[in-house]
Amino acid sequence: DRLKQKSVSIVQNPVSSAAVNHKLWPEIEKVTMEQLHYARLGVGEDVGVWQLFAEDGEMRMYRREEEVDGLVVDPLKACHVVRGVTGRELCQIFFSPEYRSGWETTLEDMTVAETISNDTLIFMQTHKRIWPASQRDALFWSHIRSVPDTEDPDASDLWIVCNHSTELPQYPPNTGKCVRVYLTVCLVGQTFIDPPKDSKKISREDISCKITYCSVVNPGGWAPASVLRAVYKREYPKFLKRFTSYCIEQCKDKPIQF
Ligand code: 18C
Repeated sequence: DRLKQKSVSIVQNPVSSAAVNHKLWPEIEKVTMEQLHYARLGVGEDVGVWQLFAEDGEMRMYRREEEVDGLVVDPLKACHVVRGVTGRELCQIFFSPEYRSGWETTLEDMTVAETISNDTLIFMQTHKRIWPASQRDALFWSHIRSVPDTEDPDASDLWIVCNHSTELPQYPPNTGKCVRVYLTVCLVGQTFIDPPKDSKKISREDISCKITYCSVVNPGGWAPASVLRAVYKREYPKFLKRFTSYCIEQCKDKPIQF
């Protein structure tokens, strides 16, 4: 009977996160799966039209000009291929607080506001101020998980980190000098081994990771559209280049984590 129960729960609930009993769980599950779906759509298959605004080696960054209540909220989608690291390693570095200040160039301060479980945290961050706008802060849950690739069951699992704004009574918005931004961000990574090899013989030279990064940030309050779009154009490529080179550097002398 115990065996039967176990297999039933595996079939019905493949997610093993310890966060499943948290009140935010239904939202975390829904937003993460939506973001995964959205990230996996090619820029050609997606609704709306993406415009390429930055290119560097294999990195491509696309945006769509969008406004909500007069505020620029341009969605961004970026694709890149990173050699020598796995999707799991990239996602772990993107998720874990201990690495954040090593790659996040817009950061002024970061605190873990709540530990929901080892794969789900709530972060409170303040970001650098851009003149003439007010300084911004962000409060968001962050969730990391691996998902089997349903489109190609022989391929390696996908790894995803999803960040999405939330609320906490201890951190009310817009009370101090900061304006709260609202964000939905995801990073998806998939590892490829080329040429295919016995897992014990794989070296970092044989691996590459295809990544997709999607972001929508609502600035939360007035910010001049021209300044904002200029910041966007400068900061997103800077972030992705810095983040990926940081990951390569962090992983190079460590055993590969698949
Ligand atoms: O995804 C990224 N980082 C994650 C971990 O930190 C997480 C955080 C996202 C933060 C979103 C942006 C917060 C506001 C930033 C203010 C601008 C600071 C620029 C400082 C320059 C010196 O998901 C990587 C995030 C990469 C961010 C690139 C910049 C995005 C700009 C978006 C504009 C938002 C409003 C700006 C306010 C007014 C500007 C005139």
